[in-house]
Amino acid sequence: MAEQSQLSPVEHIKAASNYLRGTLKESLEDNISGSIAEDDTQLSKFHGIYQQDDRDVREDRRRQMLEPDYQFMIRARVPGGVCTPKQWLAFDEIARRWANGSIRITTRQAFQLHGVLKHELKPTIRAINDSLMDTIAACGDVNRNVMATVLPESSKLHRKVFEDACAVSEHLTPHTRAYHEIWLDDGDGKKKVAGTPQQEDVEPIYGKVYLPRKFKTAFAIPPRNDVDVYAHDLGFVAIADEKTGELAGYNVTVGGGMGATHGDPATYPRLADVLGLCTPDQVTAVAEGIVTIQRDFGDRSERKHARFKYTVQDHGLEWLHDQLEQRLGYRLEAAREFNFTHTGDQYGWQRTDDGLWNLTLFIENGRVADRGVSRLLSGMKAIAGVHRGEFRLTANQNLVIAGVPESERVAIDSLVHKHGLDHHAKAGPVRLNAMACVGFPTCGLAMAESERYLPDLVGKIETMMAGHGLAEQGVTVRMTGCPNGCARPYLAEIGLVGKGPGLYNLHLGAAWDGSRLNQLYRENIDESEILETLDGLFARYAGERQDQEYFGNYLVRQGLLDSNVKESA
Ligand code: SRM
Ligand code: SF4
Repeated sequence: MAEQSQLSPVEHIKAASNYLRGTLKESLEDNISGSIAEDDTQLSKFHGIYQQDDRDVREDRRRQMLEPDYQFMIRARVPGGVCTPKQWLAFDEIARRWANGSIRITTRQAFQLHGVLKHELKPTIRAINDSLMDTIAACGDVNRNVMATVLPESSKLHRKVFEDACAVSEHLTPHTRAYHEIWLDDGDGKKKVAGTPQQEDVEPIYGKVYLPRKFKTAFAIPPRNDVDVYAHDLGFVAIADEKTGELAGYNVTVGGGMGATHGDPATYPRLADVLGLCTPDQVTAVAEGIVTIQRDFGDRSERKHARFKYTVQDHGLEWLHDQLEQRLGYRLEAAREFNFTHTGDQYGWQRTDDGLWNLTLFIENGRVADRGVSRLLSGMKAIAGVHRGEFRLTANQNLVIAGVPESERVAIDSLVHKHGLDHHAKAGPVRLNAMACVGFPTCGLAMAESERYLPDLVGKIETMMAGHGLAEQGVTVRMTGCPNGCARPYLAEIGLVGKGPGLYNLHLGAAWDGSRLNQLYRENIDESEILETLDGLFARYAGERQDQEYFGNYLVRQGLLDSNVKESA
């Protein structure tokens, strides 16, 4: 463990924060600047709030000697991605009133709002709280939104796994009352009982300084790997009983992660390892055990080396087994066989085992807005006004309208058509499997365009593939504006990672089922070089692929990725 003097600056900020309070209250009361104090920008993350500025106008404002156009991104946790139509309507209203008129479905099944001004943070958080959702632990060095496979075809198994995901989410949520004090003006938090003295905060799992870094958990239900379970610090892969289809247990996966830094080989994306099997009733104890191991052994001196994937890589699986056994009092059983067939979502209507229907809609890059002829925000508002089931946000930024009775399908369909929400029926297979992170103009770390550019590039890739007779072939394309990996680009058959304005690293060859990382193939290339490179590879693929062979698998089988990375001239 790091000595006091070696701790990273963020560790000192956490330690001095009095359980995440810092000077956030004072920052909010300061009317001179649209920003908050620097240390508070670290602490606000734990409350689900990021300070940003509009990067499209940053340079102009700098020239005019104005402070950056400060605004805030708010992320709300949606465990398992499940929310009610009432909650959707609340977010719709919040997005129109205080944010930039759009709801962003994230790659972790959560909601994001962009463009909220400092003086409107409190009413926004209060409105989110009124909708029975919260933003605490949506970001920060804690366990984040817990993901779960949306599973539109089986409501029974989904319900059970979803409940376990919610239990883990609840168990790992920080206990500090700072959230209620700062945002809801509730001094004693929700647990107030008349006459009880002010209690000391206690964080039984995290302690005063929380985790060394963010921590992410996902539940997957084979054969779907829509949550990209191998990208997670901690994963639970549901094992169903062969005869009954009931949940028998979970294979526990550990040490996955995507983030890397260009040119720094000490940082890298890593696939999770399968550690062993636990029973459903052991899930929260196992989650707590793993989280406390990371709390105690994660690197608190170097934040780039602080994710759990490095703890696992440095200490090994046997050590982890022993550590977990010490904390649980039992050892995990041997993992069971399972098989993933795909990542991504399956679109359209699917009948579930309880006789209801689910409709999976394609939401390009998760952005729900009324822009030009596209009226997604209004369309979803209309559907939420009549739908009586639930919505499920997917890990691929899409949306499931779940639990529709047969008698109500026609009404939902007509609203979907009326508002142009039927992209899933019209878009090509590359677009339907593509994902981009937010990138410009809000993300402070973006080096290249992402969400605003990928739709255009996908059109060009689809045209090119059609020219090779590959119009019906699905390929996963994922783009991020920097190497942090928010759209999990290293698990895409074609991954594009921003390097600078208009320039990307091209990664190729991940597996369609999310079980193999791709490899860096070309560095720092622009659109024309991206298309030229892919054109050559698609030409070969069209001629040489085996029956139903995926693009990534083909590239690996042919050894086409083994050559050295070529840098652009
Ligand atoms: Fe992310 C930082 C957006 C999923 C790895 N991510 C950010 C920030 C907050 C930028 C910042 O720190 O200032 C981005 C805000 C952009 C904006 O304007 O909204 C941002 N990340 C997102 C979202 C919204 C992308 C999206 O298009 O949906 C996703 C929100 C998920 C959620 O609801 O919680 C999002 N981020 C991910 C994922 C995917 C996942 O978790 O499955 C990853 C890769 C997996 C992983 O964590 O290893 C990811 N984000 C990062 C990292 C790199 C972490 C690392 O280990 O190095 C950063 C930077 C950091 O933490 O320092 C980052
Ligand atoms: Fe921002 Fe980079 Fe994440 Fe994209 S991958 S949202 S550019 S941090």
